[in-house]
Amino acid sequence: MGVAAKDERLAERLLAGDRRALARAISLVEDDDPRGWALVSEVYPHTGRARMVGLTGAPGAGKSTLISAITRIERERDQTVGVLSIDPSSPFTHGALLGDRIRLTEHFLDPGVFIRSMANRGALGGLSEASLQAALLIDASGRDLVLLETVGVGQAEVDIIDHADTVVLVLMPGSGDSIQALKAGVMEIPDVIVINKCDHPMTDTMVREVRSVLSLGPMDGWVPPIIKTEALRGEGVEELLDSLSEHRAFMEADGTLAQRRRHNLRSEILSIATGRLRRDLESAIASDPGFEQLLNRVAARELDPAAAAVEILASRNDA
Ligand SMILES: Nc1nc2c(ncn2[C@@H]2O[C@H](COP(=O)(O)OP(=O)(O)O)[C@@H](O)[C@H]2O)c(=O)[nH]1
Ligand SMILES: [Mg+2]
Repeated sequence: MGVAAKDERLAERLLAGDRRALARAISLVEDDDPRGWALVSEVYPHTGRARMVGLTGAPGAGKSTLISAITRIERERDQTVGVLSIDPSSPFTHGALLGDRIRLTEHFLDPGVFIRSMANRGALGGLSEASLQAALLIDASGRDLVLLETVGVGQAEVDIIDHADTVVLVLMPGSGDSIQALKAGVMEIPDVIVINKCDHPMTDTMVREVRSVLSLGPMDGWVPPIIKTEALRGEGVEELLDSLSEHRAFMEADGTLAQRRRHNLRSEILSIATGRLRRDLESAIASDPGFEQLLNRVAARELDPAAAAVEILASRNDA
């Protein structure tokens, strides 16, 4: 059987929800294999059906534990679930992040749950590009709910969180970093805010702080609810799921879901294009002796960096 025929069957199996086909497909995009990109093109018309929920927040806030608790409830409701965790900071073993393996063990054997972790493995396109493709593949495989986990704030040029319909910020009491990021406008206002580990004595202080930050934002439209959870024991997780449904219903009612998806796809196109331009430019520069001369002139203070950039772009346009 030729490679093409095999790939055709891979797409078929993936669309039918086969977990092994999905895992194989994600490995292809991770390895920047052209067959991976072809596969994404082929199954793309079947995407857009899953509920895409992104969870972001500092390492240790409890995102993975929450995902496990959410998955438990969704499975009881007969919903299939896909989980994509992106965490460049975590140790990576056998296709899962070390901590997540422990956090999510109860779901590994359930065919209704697909779990994949990605850390930066140095593929050409980088982690963010591969993870966006992976999210599409999981969506195409017919999961009802896709949970995207990322370590917060602006660490990648584009975050997988840009692919979510609903963004959940997970905070834990006593850690102010994410609140600072919200205040400073580094991070967009999320749709739902979770204060996890609400067994902690600083919880109510945290709730007050978050409220005061939110009160600075726009008051029309959707007001992000603040949900207290204790993910380890499943406390508050039903309430969290209710808010996710409410947010979805809100977006569907006023038409912003389609608008948001359009906006997300725009960032996705731009990010892939920008990444490729950058790589092209870097490889062109690496093999161009003229660039070293240009750099010499900048180092000798004869030419400023911006003028050098203009020269490089001009010479590329001539070529
Ligand atoms: N006390 C307490 N610990 C929690 C809670 N949720 C998660 N944890 C613990 O916090 C640690 C980090 O959780 P994890 O889900 O891996 O965080 P992530 O890095 O955001 O994915 C783990 O040791 C969890 O067991 C909670 O509600 N209460
Ligand atoms: Mg995690």
